[in-house]
Amino acid sequence: MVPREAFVVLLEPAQHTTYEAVVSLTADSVISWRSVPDVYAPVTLAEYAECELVTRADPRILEGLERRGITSPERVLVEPWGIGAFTEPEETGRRVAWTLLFYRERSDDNPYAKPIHGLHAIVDLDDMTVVRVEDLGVVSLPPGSGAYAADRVGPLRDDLKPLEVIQPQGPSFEINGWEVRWQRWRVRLGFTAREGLVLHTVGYEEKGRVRPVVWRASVAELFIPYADPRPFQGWRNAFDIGEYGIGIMANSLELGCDCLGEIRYLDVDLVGSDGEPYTIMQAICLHEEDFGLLWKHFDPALNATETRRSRRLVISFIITAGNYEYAFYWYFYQDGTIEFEVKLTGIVLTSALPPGESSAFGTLVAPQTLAGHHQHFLSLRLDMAVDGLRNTVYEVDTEAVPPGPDNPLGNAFRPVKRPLRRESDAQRVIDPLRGRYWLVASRGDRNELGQEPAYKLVPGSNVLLFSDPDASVTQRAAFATRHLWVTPYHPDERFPAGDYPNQHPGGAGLPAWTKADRPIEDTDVVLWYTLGSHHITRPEDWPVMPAERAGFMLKPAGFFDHNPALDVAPSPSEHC
Ligand SMILES: [Cu+2]
Repeated sequence: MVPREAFVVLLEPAQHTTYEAVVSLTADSVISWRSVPDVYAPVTLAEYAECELVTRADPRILEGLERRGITSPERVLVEPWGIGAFTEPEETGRRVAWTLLFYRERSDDNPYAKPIHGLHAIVDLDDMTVVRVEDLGVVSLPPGSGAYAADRVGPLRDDLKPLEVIQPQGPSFEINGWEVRWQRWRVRLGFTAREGLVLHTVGYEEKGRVRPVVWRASVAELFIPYADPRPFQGWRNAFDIGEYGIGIMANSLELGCDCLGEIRYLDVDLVGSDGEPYTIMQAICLHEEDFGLLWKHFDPALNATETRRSRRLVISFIITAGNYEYAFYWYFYQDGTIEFEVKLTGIVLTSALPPGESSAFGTLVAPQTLAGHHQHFLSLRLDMAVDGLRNTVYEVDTEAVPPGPDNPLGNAFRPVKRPLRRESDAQRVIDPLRGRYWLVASRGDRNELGQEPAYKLVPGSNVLLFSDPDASVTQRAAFATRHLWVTPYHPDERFPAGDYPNQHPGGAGLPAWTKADRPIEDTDVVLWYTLGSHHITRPEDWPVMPAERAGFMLKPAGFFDHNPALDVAPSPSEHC
């Protein structure tokens, strides 16, 4: 039997202490137990709810609400946010959050349509008391409702004909426990409270054996900095994974229409703030999608066309993080490509402006309603295993050859491949104008053409941080100052902003580990890819935002000898 162990973070609020334990689930015993000094555990879901209650009940908050004409505090939405390094000296050592307040005039209104300006509670989460209340003065509530439900938005369009996805013989994938097989792909799924969906032992079966590609892949941090420098607005930034955990924010997809076709779901088990287990039903969705053209050629001499349609396997989960939704998708393709995509939707974060005012740091999306500009940075931790655990990472740029005897016509260009030998070499940014990508290669068996089997990380659209290098927010999210970091595998190195980003002053995680400048050649490498989505807000993002997409791909480059999708059969339809 495989020994099963669980890593547990425990919080004892009365002692202001965080503990870490490892529990053997097979031996029913505690393997290790220690207190972790000088850290602030993440905010739990129960604390999130309790914080709302104590804030709503605080007399200073009630007075502040009354000054704003709000007499029904139960209609006030309280959002606790991580306070970062912005605590007062007397709050040192206390686990605190600060709050944003929003108001629902009608019970079914969108609360983000009425941001309550300038009234903030700083709450001690361990003692669950309001430490102080800040009131910057009254700005009248914006007039809109921000409603978006079908029964609130007026006549709905009725001109769409039905579109049905029918798979009469069921889907082409098999699920055996947590192992998924689809076409030649093999992957094991996992789910953690902190990261949500995790991919394990991703491999591709060829000639009767499974060739490993990725050992473990997850989203290891999700960081959102905001642009507005005004008092308290400048505090707005979130580490959704390190400060809260996105697994616990996962939606149950049983009620939605998030996937289409023959769907299979997996339930996930988590542990609540009270230590009791609970289940999120249908948290992970698996389905197949037709993805248009896979490959095609028409040979006019033969008057013959060979066309193959592309099918992809989609493994996804969706979270609600306060106002925002993030939908995370891993796509597996028949040509050996793996793609990661995040769709960002939900409701943009708002603040109130006095009538007639505007701001450079956001867009008016409704009268007096400012949707602040911001960015979203995901850190993908990719523990690679391309044809084994010993891999070397190369940066590949394309360079023009200077005109001369070797380039008489001036047309020449070529890829230039450079190994990243140490951690200090491997802190890189994208360079789309050089066609930059990163190759993860095995120096073991070569392909039939004598080339090193490799997968390349192909960036999509991306962006870097705009916050100042010395800013607290940059220090805390230093991982987001680079698009690619490569580290040698170490079991303790899981989270790019450190294990406990909540209230951390910065410098933990990738910047700390890579100071050792370890060699990364021909070893078990971990790639950390920072995926940035830049959000200059639009009126069209309101009152609920059409999904915005960002992602990257892992594509075989010398992993195969030829197009691995050559053997995909033509579509049986006579129309194709
Ligand atoms: Cu956004």
